[in-house]
This record gives sequence, structure tokens and C-alpha cells, in this order.
Amino acid sequence: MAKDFSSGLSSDLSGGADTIVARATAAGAGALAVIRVSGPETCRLAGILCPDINMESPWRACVVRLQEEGGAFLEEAIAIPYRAPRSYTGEDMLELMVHGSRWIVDAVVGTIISAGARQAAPGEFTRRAVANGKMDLVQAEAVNEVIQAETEWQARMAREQLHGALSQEFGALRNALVAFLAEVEGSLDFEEQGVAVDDEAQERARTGCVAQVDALLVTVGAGVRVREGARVVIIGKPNSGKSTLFNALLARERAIVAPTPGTTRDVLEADLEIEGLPVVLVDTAGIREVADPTEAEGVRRARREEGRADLILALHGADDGKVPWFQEVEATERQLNVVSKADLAEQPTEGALAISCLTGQGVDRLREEIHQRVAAPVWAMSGSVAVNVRHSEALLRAREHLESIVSAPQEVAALEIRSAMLALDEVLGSVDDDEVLDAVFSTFCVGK
Ligand SMILES: Nc1nc2c(ncn2[C@@H]2O[C@H](COP(=O)(O)OP(=O)(O)OP(=O)(O)O)[C@@H](O)[C@H]2O)c(=O)[nH]1
Ligand SMILES: [Mg+2]
Repeated sequence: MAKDFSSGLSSDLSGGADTIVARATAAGAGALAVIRVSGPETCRLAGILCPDINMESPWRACVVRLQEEGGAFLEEAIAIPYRAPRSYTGEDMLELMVHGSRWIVDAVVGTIISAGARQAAPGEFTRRAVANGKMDLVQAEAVNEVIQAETEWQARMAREQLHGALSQEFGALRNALVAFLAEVEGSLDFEEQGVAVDDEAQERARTGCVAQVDALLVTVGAGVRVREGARVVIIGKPNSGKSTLFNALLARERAIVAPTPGTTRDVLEADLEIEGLPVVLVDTAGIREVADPTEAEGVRRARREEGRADLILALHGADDGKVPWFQEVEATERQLNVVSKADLAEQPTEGALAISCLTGQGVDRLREEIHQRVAAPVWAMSGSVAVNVRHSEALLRAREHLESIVSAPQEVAALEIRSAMLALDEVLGSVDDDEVLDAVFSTFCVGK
């Protein structure tokens, strides 16, 4: 989905750029390492590093001998030459596959640098791809998300975004704004000729745009769920089996379990994946009135975690002997009532899921129930793409501009629509704003 976004971008990136080099694979020894070169000097540098390479036969892997500038043999490598504009960055490029030794990689990169290239900055290859219209900024962000993806949903969402699914949504919104602007500017001409403005049509166009903005904005919650994971916090009285459940869900002995109440005093966090969705599971100190300042601090932290949870697992031990505490507090959407130690229960508790970490009873059902609840916003989104915080900030700005049009004079309306369009262009990276680009690419690794 190559679009031309190059027009407004800084000239040092699009035309007349220098040539950059970086290792593209992770640092450290590995079977293989990939080194990338990109820029107008690529062919000349290739001639110095591997004189037997034929840059006129691009997009084809070939075996080459790499040598230092003086001619000393360095390594035998697989090389793939690319010629502009048919490359990742849109420039001439060379990719080299060498043995993953740090010495070899440093020697190859060093040779290329001393011949005139520069070490690439984080994300600089992708930044050039954006500058040369190979992808927009939303897709560039997805490149990073694909690399960072650790769960199935993260990978799926990043892939969709990389292939342009989210860019298309922004594109459709932008088209609607262009049509709205045409309507308003057209009516400005009519006004001059004394023809009445069709207010209703304009209001329809405006609310249509706002609805499109809102449809994108509702996906932000799902995006956070997929990108960062839901916080699932285990809350209950001391000894109710919180840490035992924490360990059971993680399938490892992460937290200390003991028969003495008040064992856990700090907040423990662990990453978990449930059916392809990331979850941050949190174990807390048992909640009770205590004089001991250390445990009291633990209780205060548990309360704080309770407040910021996406889902609370409200635990009551079946051996407690009292009415479950969660029946005495107001039930909320984000709370799941669980009776633990069901193997010790004399009778079932209504409105709660019974589990026993000793026998394993109910633990799979609990896992399924957690999944249902944390996945709900993800399933609710229409496509498989969701906006991130950067996008939602721009969308909110666009929305404000569209709101301030109501009962404004036509000239002002036209200006506001243009400002809303500018907010979208910033999302897609088609405006020249180094601050925005710096912020996006600073989170990239070198070599991407
Ligand atoms: N019979 C039985 N005992 C359990 C079960 N789960 C936990 N226990 C026991 O209950 C005691 C307390 O368990 P913990 O997991 O440490 O309880 P906790 O809620 O983390 O306690 P604090 O950290 O002190 O708040 C331990 O002796 C566990 O072995 C269960 O399903 N069945
Ligand atoms: Mg504990």
C-alpha cells in the first residue's frame, strides 16, 4: 500500500540523504547476523566491501567475499542488493547475512563506516521508508509493534496495521473531511451570490465525520488491552489463598505461600497469556485492620491495585467461617467473586465461582472466565485494529475542531475542518513535524 507521503517531509530524509549502516539482528552471538546498508552511496560502498558483487543484478541472493579496505579477507557472506525505489527504504540497499559473531559484525560495519557510511539511528531505515512514501507513519508504528509482539493478538493487530487496515480507516475519515470542506467552501461561493446555505446537509456531513472519529476512538480501550494487557488483581483477606491462586494461574511457584496470615506484604506482578491475550496478574497483601506499619503499607498498596484493576478477582476462603466479604460490598462489573479452597467448603456459595488449587477444581473455568471478561472490549471492536494513544490524542483534537464548527460562520468552519485534517495528517506522518517523527522512532531499535 505505497502512498506518496514524501512531499512534506524533511529533505534530509527524502532527497540527498547520506548512507546509513546497522546490524539488523539482535546484539550478541547468534548463528547469523544481518547487516543493512541504505542510501545513495550503497553501490560504491558495496564495491569496496565486496568487489565481486554485481549491484546491477538486484533482488537476488548471492555469495560474496567481504574484505577490509586494504583488501584483507573478512568473511564469506550472503548478499542481497536492492535498487531504488524497490527496497524497504525506497533507496539503494544492501543486506548482508554473516556469521553472528560480534567481531565479524563490528568489522563489517566498521569497514562500511570508514568507507563513508554513518551508523543508523534507531528506526532510521523505517523513517526513510516513510519519507520515501513506502508506508505511512501508522504503518511504521506497526513495524515496531510486530517486532515487539509477544502474544498472538499483539501480532495479529500489528500485522493488520502494518498492512494498512488502520491507515485505511484514517484515510476514509480524511476523505469525509475533504468532502465536508468542499461542501462548506462551495456554499461560501453561493453565499456571495446570495443563495442560502444548506445548513442541514452541512450538519449531516459534520455529524458523519464526528461519528467516524468516535468509531475510531472507541477502539483505544481494546488497543490498550492488546498492547499492554489487562491488569487482573487478586484481592481478599489474609490466608484466603491469593498467592496460591497467583501461582496456580502462572503454573509456577512465584509467590511465597504459608499458613500464617499476612504472608504477602508487597504487590507482586507477573505477565501471563490467556488465549493469546496478555494479562498482568497481580497478587496483593491480605486486607485487614493492622497495627504493624509494614503490613499496613501492604494493605494500602493492595487497595491502590484494586482501584486500578481492569478485573478484580475477589477471593474468599471457604475455611473462613464468615459470610464472604464480597457479598457485603457493592458488586461491580469488573469484579469476579471466587470462593477458594472449595475442597474445604461445607456448602456452595451462591453467586461465586468455586475453586480449589489443591484439587484443581474450577481453575480452568476461572481462567476461561478471566479471558471472557478481559477479551470483551477486544471482541467488541469491528476490525482487528485499534488506535494507540498518539492517534487518539490527534483524533480528540480533530473532534474538538469539528465541535467548534456548530453555529460558526462558514469561513471559520472551513478553517476548523482544515485543522481537523491537519491532525489526521500528523497521524499519518504526511506533515513535516520532526518532533512527531522523533517521538515515534525513538522507541525503535537500531537497524529497523
Ligand atoms: N485445602 C486448601 N488449602 C489451600 C488452598 N489454597 C491455599 N491453601 C492454603 O491456604 C494457606 C494460605 O495460602 P496463601 O496462598 O498463602 O494465602 P494468601 O491469601 O496469599 O495469604 P496472605 O499472603 O497471608 O494474605 C496456605 O497454607 C495454603 O496452602 C486450597 O485450594 N485448598
Ligand atoms: Mg499471599
